[in-house]
Amino acid sequence: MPLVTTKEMFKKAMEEHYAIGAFNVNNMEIIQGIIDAAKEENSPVILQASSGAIKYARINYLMKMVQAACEEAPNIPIAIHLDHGPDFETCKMCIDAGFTSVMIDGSKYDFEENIALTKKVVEYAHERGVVVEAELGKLAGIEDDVNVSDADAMYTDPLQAKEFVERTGCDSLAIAIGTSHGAYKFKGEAKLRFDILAKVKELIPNTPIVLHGASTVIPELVEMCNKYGADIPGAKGVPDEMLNEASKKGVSKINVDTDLRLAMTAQIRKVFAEEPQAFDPRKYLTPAREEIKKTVQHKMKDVFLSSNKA
Ligand code: TD4
Ligand code: CA
Ligand code: ZN
Repeated sequence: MPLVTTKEMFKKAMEEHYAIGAFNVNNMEIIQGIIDAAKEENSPVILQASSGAIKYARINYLMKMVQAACEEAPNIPIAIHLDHGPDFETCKMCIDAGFTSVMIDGSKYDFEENIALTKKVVEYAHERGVVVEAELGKLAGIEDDVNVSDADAMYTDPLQAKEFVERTGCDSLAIAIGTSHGAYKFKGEAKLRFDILAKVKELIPNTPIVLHGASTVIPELVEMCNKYGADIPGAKGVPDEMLNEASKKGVSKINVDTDLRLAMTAQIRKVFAEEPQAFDPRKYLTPAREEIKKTVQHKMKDVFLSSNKA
């Protein structure tokens, strides 16, 4: 089927209490691994690219690969989404290029500026049948060259979230409840503010909620990377049980990038370490693509519960 927006996807996910995985992509093997998983699980899926990923892959290549994915998976709803759109111009570029969904990340601005910027993107997007994700609250960590320290991170205020959605007309909202981007999310125990999520869902029950920084930082993959020469000590993410709880309690979109990076790197490192004589890229990209597929399938089936919801 042609690319879809996330509107119908999220509606069904909210009614049936599961979440849809949004996986960051920047090359062919990652896209293929994710789509192979979605086909096998018969799950809807969101492919997303940050502005950095778009610069890397080049927008024309990216869109052609995503269109190929749709043709290869005719029964799977696939959306293509801009992740962390930094400004109006980047959102416009993606909308004009055929993206079905964009995020405008105004979380670095104050409340009123965030509202004004989001409204401007919503207006342009809605006129063209594209949906908009916005963000309120600040996640710790790094995203698109913006580095937010733990101290500056800020949980989303549920009352502000309600006002924000009403005034901007955004289609979905990313909230900060304790997750962060990257491989180092928690120093001690993992902790998410499910009380904030519950309050947000109570106040804006029909707005799909998005969880960023939601990789598990899968321990087996970190160990495998380290075993074959990586130096990623003390990495920690959001445990599967918490993501599963979030999926059942009204989070509709769960963003995953770090776990895919780890999956790909672990398998490539393994080949490099075990077969130093190998230099055909297919030799290491084939197991890398397979590990992406396996990782995504696990999330769809066991954690987000989106299998057989296509
Ligand atoms: O939005 N994301 C992915 C952000 C990646 C942006 O990185 P580049 O600018 O380098 O492309 C997430 O919320 C995923 O979070 P995760 O827990 O996987 O790190
Ligand atoms: Ca942000
Ligand atoms: Zn994010």
